[in-house]
Amino acid sequence: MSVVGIDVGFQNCYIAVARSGGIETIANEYSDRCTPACVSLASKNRMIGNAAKSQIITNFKNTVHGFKKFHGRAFDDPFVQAEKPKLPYSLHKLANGNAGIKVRYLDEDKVFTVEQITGMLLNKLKETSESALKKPVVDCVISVPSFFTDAERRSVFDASQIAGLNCLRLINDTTAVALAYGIYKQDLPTPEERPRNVVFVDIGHSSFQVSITAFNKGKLKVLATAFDPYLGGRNFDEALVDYFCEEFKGKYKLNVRDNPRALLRLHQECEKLKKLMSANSSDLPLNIECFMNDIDVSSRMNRGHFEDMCAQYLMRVEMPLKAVLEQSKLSRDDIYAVEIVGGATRIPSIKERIGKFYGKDVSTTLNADEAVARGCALQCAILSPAFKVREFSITDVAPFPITLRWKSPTEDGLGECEVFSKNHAAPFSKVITFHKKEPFDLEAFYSSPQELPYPDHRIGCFSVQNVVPQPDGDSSKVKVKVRVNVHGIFSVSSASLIEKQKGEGEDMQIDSEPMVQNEGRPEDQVRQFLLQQLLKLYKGYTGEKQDPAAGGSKPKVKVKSIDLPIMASNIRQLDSDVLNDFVEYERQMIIQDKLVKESNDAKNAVEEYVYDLRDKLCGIYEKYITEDDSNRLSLMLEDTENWLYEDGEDQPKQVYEEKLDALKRLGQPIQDRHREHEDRPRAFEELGKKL
Ligand code: ATP
Ligand code: K
Ligand code: MG
Repeated sequence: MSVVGIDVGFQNCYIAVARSGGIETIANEYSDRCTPACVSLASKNRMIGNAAKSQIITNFKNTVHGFKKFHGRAFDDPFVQAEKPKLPYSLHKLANGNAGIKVRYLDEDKVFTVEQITGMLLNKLKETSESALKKPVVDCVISVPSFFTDAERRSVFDASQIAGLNCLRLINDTTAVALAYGIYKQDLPTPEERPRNVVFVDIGHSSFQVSITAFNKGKLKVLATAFDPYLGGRNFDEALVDYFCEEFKGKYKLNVRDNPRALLRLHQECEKLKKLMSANSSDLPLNIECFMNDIDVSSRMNRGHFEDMCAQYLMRVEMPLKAVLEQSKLSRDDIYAVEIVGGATRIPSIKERIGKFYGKDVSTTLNADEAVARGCALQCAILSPAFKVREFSITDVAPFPITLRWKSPTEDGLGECEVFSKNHAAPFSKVITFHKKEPFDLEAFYSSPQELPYPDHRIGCFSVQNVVPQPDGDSSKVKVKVRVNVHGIFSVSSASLIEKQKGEGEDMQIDSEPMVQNEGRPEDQVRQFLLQQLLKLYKGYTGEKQDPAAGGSKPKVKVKSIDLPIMASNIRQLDSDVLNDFVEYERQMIIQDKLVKESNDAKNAVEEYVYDLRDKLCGIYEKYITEDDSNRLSLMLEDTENWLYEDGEDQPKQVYEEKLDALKRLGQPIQDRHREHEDRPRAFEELGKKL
């Protein structure tokens, strides 16, 4: 079983794995621990990560980046529509209304879903972790922004399945960071003591998240989260881009916005400049050679001017910080530390504002880039039976309240009830009791659309089927279990019809039970279930009063319960047959990439051999071949070289292997003669020693 944590960022992805020595962030084949969230489609193959990033400018129409926030979004979604004109690649409306990504791949127009694109990226990250761990990787934990709604989470989860991963948990970024912070802390307060409250701020390329988490020995509990889903490092890049576009229009008469390549280059340069300004407050140059129409451009910028330009964004830093504090009902004095992660927290004025708001210096104890991935790997280690790690319990929150509305075809009794309040503990499940004579529908939705960073507040519809009246014609008691699961996804997970019991009045009641956290481990669920049964028995014996909301403690009567099927509709996730097609297609693309890579490697081997042999023919091999033979061979090498640039440019692996063999048949004897001659004196020497 693999223990892998994956931080899929808007811009940067990181992987951490558990090895015998502990949790380690690992590097990819470019010795880079950061893998860009970038996928480039080409006429023969795909490039993913660093290789794709180098295609951003050369193959801009088919190089996809900045797609993380298209998960679960419709093409007509206002956010998608606002992003569309800024993208170098095209979006396309899919049959189901979602935003698809249109590219040329294998010389055909092709539309990929965002699940497929993220699936490609995840597959790359999977391969990277496989080569580090030297074994297949399946189980993993993946991070998502804490503000992701059901549709977005389900979409990321689908992507993990396309990549052949078994995602044990989609964990919120700031919760992963909290785990990475807390699990090794030796000095946390005991469970009886007042908890240690820590603020975690993660500002990445696209968004801003903050949480307040309470720590005691062996556990963390998220108290509240807040966010600005649209504030991140990229806003600051864009401010610089806007500024220089304007300046170059006047200064060089260039319309940068009309030239996608130039615009992309300017973006890259502005990001570099932004990072430089974090370390340097003096005037800094911006120079781009051959920028557009053969014109070199240059300008200057300094931190003070940059901050003025970004005032509108800097102003927004305080809002989530304030919101999270208010929700947690803590005062500034209750905060033990403010830990910051994410690339954009390196901007000095952002860092300053965070510290100033909480009235203390911010801490940078955690690795700003790797903390999320490390937290994911730690969560995976906790969930994995194969890995021993300190016991640590994690309680997260459901950031948006969820309401259930029920209706049945003929019965009245239309009603609704908020089943999860804002910042309700999660994962969590509840049992709701209905009295019904016929099947009914439960519609789930987020109850406060105004605070939802997603345009549609509907979650889905769950039809409870096969409900019938009792033999005497009375309503049946139907118990429905609703939950926010370990991924932060809502569902009506089961329903059962209970044989009639006398003396019950209300139409609906809610039983609460904290859900098992470790959904990945069925044995834990069994243990938890047995514990709960024992507890109920115990309460029955002692006559202890149960929470009035928890169903009352009437004398137990033996009841029969019949499981009822639930039909979910309007759930925003891929249909299983579509998902299977995507899994299969991803597999084919992997094979195609492998073929191209093998053929490239074989081609490179021919090229290398040609250059090497040619060098040596005029050098160390000169004495071991006749002039005639040498001329003939040189000619053949030249032919091969030309062939490589023409007909031999793109051939299957086998053709290159045959070419190489043909060359080696001529080259090898020369090499042998040379080696023999070199070895001869040594052999004599050794013979001499022996004699
Ligand atoms: P998200 O969390 O929004 O999905 P991400 O995880 O990919 O995005 P990070 O890797 O945390 O984002 O941060 C990337 C951002 O941080 C980029 O905008 C980058 O330019 C910015 N950044 C990195 N280093 C610095 C620096 N020294 N100064 C200013 N900004 C920086
Ligand atoms: K990241
Ligand atoms: Mg991030």
